[in-house]
Amino acid sequence: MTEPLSASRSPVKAYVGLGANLGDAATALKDALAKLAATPGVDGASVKASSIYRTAPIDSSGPDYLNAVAELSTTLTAPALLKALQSIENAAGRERPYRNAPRTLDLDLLLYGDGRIQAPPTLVVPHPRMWERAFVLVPLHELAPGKVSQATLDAVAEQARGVHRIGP
Ligand code: A4P
Ligand code: MG
Repeated sequence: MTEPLSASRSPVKAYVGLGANLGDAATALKDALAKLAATPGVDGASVKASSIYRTAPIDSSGPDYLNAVAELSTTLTAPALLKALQSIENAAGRERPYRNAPRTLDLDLLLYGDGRIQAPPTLVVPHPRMWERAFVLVPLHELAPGKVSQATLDAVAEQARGVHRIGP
């Protein structure tokens, strides 16, 4: 028997990357964190966020981004969690005129426990570009130092010069 999308047996610790560079980005990130905590299947009390960072756009255009990373515990499967992230993005007015376009809110599933998921283009976990992006690695390292090796951080040292912690 196949399991329903929303059910998984035991809670899994997942990491979500948050980014925005259009509109009131700080409010968008804070609202997204509140919505994540209120998502059925996510343990609201488990949600922890890194500081917010101002970051120079990488492979993208427009104003600087605000980025952060959140940790949460969830009984949702990875596809169901991705769906929940996309509905939070859509509620924030996310439009997708082209790849890497400036955005009101981007929520990426970075890590799902120790899961390795290869279902391109819909879902690939760990997020395929996260290991080369300081705007992900610096906040992830703040929140969960064990998830990012020093060598991985050193590899993005140049990019990390454009990543500035701006607040809690
Ligand atoms: N998808 C596959 N795997 C995943 C996953 N693990 N998490 C699919 C989330 N989505 C995943 O995403 C496109 C498709 O990827 C979705 O249909 C989903 O099923 P999208 O969010 O619609 O489009 P996107 O944001 O343009 O793509 P993506 O992959 O999120 O872009 P990137 O590579 O993450 O880059 N610079 C700074 N400073 N800060 C940023 O936040 N962000 C990007 C986006 C570029 N430059 C940036 C930043
Ligand atoms: Mg995305």
